[in-house]
Amino acid sequence: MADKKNDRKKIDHNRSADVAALAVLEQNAGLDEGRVETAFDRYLKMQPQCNFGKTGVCCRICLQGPCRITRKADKGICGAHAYTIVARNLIRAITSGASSHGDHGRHIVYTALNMLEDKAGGYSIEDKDKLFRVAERLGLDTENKDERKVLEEVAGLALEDFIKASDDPCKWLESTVVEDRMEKFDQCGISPRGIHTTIAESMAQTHMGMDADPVNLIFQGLKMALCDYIGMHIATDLSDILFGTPEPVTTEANFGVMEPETVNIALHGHNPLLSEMIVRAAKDMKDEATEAGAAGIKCMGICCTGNEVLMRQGVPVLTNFLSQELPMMTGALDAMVVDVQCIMPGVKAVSECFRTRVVTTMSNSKIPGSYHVAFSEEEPLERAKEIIRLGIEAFKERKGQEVNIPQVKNKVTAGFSMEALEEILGAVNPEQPFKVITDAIDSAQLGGVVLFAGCNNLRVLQDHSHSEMIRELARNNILMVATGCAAGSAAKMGLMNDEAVELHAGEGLKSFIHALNEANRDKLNGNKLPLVFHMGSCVDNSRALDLATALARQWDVDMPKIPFAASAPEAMSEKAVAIGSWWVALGIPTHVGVVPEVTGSALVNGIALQIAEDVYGGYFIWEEDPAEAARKILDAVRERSWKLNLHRKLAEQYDTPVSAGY
Ligand code: BF8
Ligand code: SF4
Repeated sequence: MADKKNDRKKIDHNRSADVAALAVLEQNAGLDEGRVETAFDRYLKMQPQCNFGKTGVCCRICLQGPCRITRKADKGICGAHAYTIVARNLIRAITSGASSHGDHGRHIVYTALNMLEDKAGGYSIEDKDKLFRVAERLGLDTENKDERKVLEEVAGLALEDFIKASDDPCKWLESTVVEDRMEKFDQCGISPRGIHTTIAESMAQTHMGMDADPVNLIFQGLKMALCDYIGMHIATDLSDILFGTPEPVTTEANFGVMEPETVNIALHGHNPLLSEMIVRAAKDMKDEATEAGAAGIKCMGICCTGNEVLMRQGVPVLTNFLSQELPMMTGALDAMVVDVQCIMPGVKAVSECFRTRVVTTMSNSKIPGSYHVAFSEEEPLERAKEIIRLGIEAFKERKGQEVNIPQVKNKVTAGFSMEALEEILGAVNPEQPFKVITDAIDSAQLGGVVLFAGCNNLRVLQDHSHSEMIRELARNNILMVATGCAAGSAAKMGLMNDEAVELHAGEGLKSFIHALNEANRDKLNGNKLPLVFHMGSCVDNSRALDLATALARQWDVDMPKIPFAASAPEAMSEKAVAIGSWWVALGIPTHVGVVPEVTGSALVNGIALQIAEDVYGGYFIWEEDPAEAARKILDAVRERSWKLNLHRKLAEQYDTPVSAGY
């Protein structure tokens, strides 16, 4: 009995499948003195968590609350039913997620505009071709216009998608999704007027005494989710224009990327505006580091800022969301520079034990007691240098002292923007690159395509669901792409390189990837293709949607017909809720490995799991067990492959187009 208790305690304290994270946790647990508290401990202290919150039936929208739905009280004080409360809470989560991505995208648009007015030193148009491609996609006339003029017009349209007066469709939606989807959005009244407008609508619609109709509320939630998509697509496009479109690049991932003798700087958060500058500044400041006795400066990434600089600069991956506090506990991290989103305030307390300089940089995301170097668009490089100097100062203090870095790192090949994929596939079929994938699915060489996205969440074992599901889908010949912390997980766990293809891919997937390697032998910057293709940060889920759209266009069908699924095995943030919701509205089955806070209303839960499919073709799958989840995803894509094949054969036989609508 006692053993069982201890076992459970051990498992609970070590809620990770990442051996590097476990090594740090175990070492910490073994300390009699100086034990550091992390999220892994706080999760235990938080148990049991409140069931009203977990199922979404707690309402705190007005000051009469909180109202909780129980057997005794089946309505809130105002008479709101569980379905209203659950739906309102859900819509507010989507709104927060969309606001975060919108904020990120708008910040980059402002920087682009400031750059045009010479008020953003150090930034430039890095990818002119992408700028012109985006402009043409948006329907702008680019003839006889220079790049500055084109950028001004593109940025102008982006601002309109935030807040425009007309009810014309948002440009970033209309120009990136298949036509049938736009029709569907119009029919259902969920084509948004603009990101900011919709945020205001959603907050007003969920105010006390406003909308009580769960279906109406959920439609508004999906409209909000489409704004999340628009905001992130703007962020991706503008980031590529300012910092370059990713190309295949190989580096390493996990704690072993830290070196005892270098100034180790972690870049954490989401927005590439500062991190790109820090990477540049680090190259310039090698001498200062050498003078301090260091072998150099090493930048490395956490979360989505990490993904941004990995994709464009080949910066190594340090870790993903859940283990963000742990690199400091090796004693080898000199500075952690954070910008916005997914930064645990807990990093500050941990840093105090290890001299790490935690540096906040954004006016809307500070942590009491940490260093703050205000990001400046006018002098970003200067600020970046100021931050690196803090890291050098910390290095001087720890020089010569023992550090304890788990020697765990894995090779990762990343950098798969749509443009990079198009080129790789184009080596096989230059006329119709994406036909290489659709042909492979039609011939059953591949079973379908799955996106892994989203976070870590202490409610499940860190990285366990990601890796189990990736291995299972690989065995079943699923072509996989990944973003966000799901991509970070694959990178850390050694699933994002060519060796993983040999170890885990089924015969069809293996031969597919081998053929692409062969066709690209002299390209790929000397890299070989990985088992899972890293498409970037969470805002780059836009790239994954572009891939799905390219496949739908290639098959000439609407999205609900394509054998494509999305999965967030360890979803955590409100942004993940927004992303999952737009995948569903776009017609894609979407697995979530942590049951969201909607089960308190059978009606709302039923809409997510079933009714959504009748309307949009996409639907949610809640499944915490990774083996079961992989099976359900396989069933979903296989059913679609089978149907698509059948429809195609019938269309050929009767000489009609493959039915496009759902
Ligand atoms: O935007 S995957 S934990 S870091 S929310 Fe956050 Fe989730 Fe990571 Fe990136 Ni996305
Ligand atoms: Fe309670 Fe209604 Fe107020 Fe919500 S809005 S807290 S259910 S009275």
